[in-house]
Amino acid sequence: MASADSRPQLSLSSAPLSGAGSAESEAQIQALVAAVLRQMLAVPAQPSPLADASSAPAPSRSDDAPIRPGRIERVVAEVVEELWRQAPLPTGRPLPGLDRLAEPAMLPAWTKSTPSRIAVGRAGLRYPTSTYLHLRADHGVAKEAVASVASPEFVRSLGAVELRTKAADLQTFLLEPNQGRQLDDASLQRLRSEATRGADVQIILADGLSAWAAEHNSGLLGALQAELTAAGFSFGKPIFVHRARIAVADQIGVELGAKATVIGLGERPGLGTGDSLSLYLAWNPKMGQDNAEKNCISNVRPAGISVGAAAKLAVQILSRAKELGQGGLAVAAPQRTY
Ligand code: B12
Repeated sequence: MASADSRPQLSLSSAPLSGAGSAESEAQIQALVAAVLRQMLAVPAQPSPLADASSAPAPSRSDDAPIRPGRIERVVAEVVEELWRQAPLPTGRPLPGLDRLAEPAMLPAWTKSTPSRIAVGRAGLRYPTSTYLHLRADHGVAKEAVASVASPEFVRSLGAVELRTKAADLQTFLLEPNQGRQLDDASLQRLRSEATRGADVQIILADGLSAWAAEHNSGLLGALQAELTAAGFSFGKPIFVHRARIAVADQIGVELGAKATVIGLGERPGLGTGDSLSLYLAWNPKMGQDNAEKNCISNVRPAGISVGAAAKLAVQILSRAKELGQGGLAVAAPQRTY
């Protein structure tokens, strides 16, 4: 959405009026309206069959000139129609503009490369019906994903220590994120008695904002364990946390004295991405650790980054963090050679 500050500023001074009633003043009114509307619609100035502010004869100013409302309306209607032809949508948002593509041959590759709704065309001012219906369906998927719950079979299949946060129900989890950042008392006891202490990397899986995503990408655990083993990292017994936010990994990492944590959990679903998981990595975990000291691998799902590729990348990041003694920006920053 355009902010108030970025809205086009209207300037009425570019096409002042001269005497009313003449063909010249008619052209000048058209020029004025066109100039104003063009600014409102953010249409670049271009040659038009209608009189244009730049091509209008140099006007002589006459502030007393009467302008009848009916006439203005007719001129506005004509100008709007012309501008409508030039740039159909009266908003600041870019249009698909399929007829104006610089690289039309690339279009099939672009549309195939993303599930995002690009180059879908339009029906009048609206999406085509099929696009609108898909939007509604994808929105439904996103809502279902947020409300999904990890099944007991899935959690059992991980062989994980099963923990819960202080968020007692979904509403609390959604409305009070901090409750999802701390283990409840029973889980804290369980962590202390059942989990592995002092591993290089503690793997945590969780529902986050889509338990469905965690289940859908269940190959992640095995892929991570294989990559960690290959790189010589030890890892503890996996942990699964219900109603978890990312920062619960800090509490777990600190409690267990792990050198690093990797938490894989459902990310906030966009439209059509309810199955998308993120990995958040923390080297040297501490309570309240800033995101700048962590790393994130997002968009892990069949249509995005595969679990195998994500596991490889995660272990590369951890290896680099080990070398540097810190994660986050230090790892992500490109090597400067100047
Ligand atoms: C919500 C969100 C935010 C919110 C977080 C608010 C909140 N308290 O939840 C805000 C707007 C603050 C945000 C900020 C940033 N974000 Co953000 N964010 C997201 C988003 C849309 C969802 C994250 C999510 O679902 N997390 C899961 C839930 C369960 O986590 P949570 O515990 O509730 O909330 C934590 C995370 O959201 C985390 N987080 C959010 N963004 C980032 C980015 C990084 C690098 C890290 C380590 C953590 C992190 O911070 C929250 C508090 O602990 C993702 C895209 C996606 N769909 O995944 C991008 C995403 C994670 N963000 C991203 C980025 C780049 C950033 C910024 C660095 C942008 C910037 N240049 O400032 C900043 C980081 C600010 C900071 N130092 O904390 C990228 C990360 C890319 C990468 N691979 O590293 C993503 C993947 C978007 C993208 N596709 O580019 N973000």
